[in-house]
Amino acid sequence: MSRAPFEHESPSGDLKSVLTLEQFIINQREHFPHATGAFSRLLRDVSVAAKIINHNIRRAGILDVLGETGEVNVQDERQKKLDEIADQELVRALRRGGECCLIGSEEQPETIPMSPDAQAQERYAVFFDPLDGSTNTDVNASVGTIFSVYTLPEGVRPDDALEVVLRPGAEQVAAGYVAYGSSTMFVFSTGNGVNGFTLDPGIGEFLLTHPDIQIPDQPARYSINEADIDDFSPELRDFLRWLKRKDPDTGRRIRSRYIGSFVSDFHRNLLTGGLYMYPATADHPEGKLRLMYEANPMAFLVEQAGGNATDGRRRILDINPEHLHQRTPLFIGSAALVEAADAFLQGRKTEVTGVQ
Ligand code: AHM
Ligand code: MG
Repeated sequence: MSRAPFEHESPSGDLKSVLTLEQFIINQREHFPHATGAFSRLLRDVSVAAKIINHNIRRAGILDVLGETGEVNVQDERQKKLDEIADQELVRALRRGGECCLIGSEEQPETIPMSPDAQAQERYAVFFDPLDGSTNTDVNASVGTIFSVYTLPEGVRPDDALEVVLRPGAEQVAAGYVAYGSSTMFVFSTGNGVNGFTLDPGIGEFLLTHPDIQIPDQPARYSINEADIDDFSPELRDFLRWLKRKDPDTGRRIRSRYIGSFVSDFHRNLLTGGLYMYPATADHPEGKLRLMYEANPMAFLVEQAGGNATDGRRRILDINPEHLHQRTPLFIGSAALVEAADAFLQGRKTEVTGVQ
């Protein structure tokens, strides 16, 4: 039975009917084939961890949580204190909830099987980047958390070989992110559209503010770290020149925005239309972003919102993962722009409308 929205008082005193994340998840169970009480609890656990991470980020200058831990993670990156806190909170929430049998985190070298009881009852595997863009935390710029949910296929055990446990992104049953920006948003999909919830700090609830998000077709912005331009292929440089060009026929003028926090760049492009790119570079010959907990969940979301995600050749969601921390080049955003990027990269640029 659907839960009724509750009345929420706006600052102007008007009462607005809004759905909390929890009410929304309960209502969605009617439309979602994988939905069980356990799945609802799993999403609730992630949202509780997100609130705790948010609480730490919001008081970061006051608490001693800025700077580095002194450790280097499995990616050879210096771990920030907030990376560690975010990782611990997510692992703790998922372990306490007991709904998943396997966890994989950017901050942990190996996947973590959960307790034997959970293995017997629940088949969820959750992969996450606990704090994406964490170099931004010391300068008060926005960051995020990304998560991806699978059910392990029948016959697969959490302690089986990774080649068996890790599945292509097309098999995700849910994915989402939390953007800790000027407000905090929880955006997710269970394969039935994309919905966004804004945290009301006064009542500590995520409220549905962005129902059924669709990525605009008219791209407004592109996002890439152009400091690496000397490393880009001639085809990619050609594509960037095309992107920058004004189109007098359509009035198209695409601007550039790059925060250096994938969640924030992706979130802006999802709402306003655009393209995020992280290609292969000299420092990152396989690309920088990780398939299992960055590219796959965002590809799932963008497709649900009417967009596209590729590595320049292949659909991201079709890639067969080989290891937990596998990287991939990534072109993600408005469908027409991703298709144009692929066409340039594959030497088919004459197929792109507006190319002279
Ligand atoms: P992280 O998960 O260790 O924070 O790394 C991923 C981040 C993305 O959020 C961001 O888009 C990218 O790295 C920025 O990298 P660069 O500084 O090379 O542009
Ligand atoms: Mg990241």
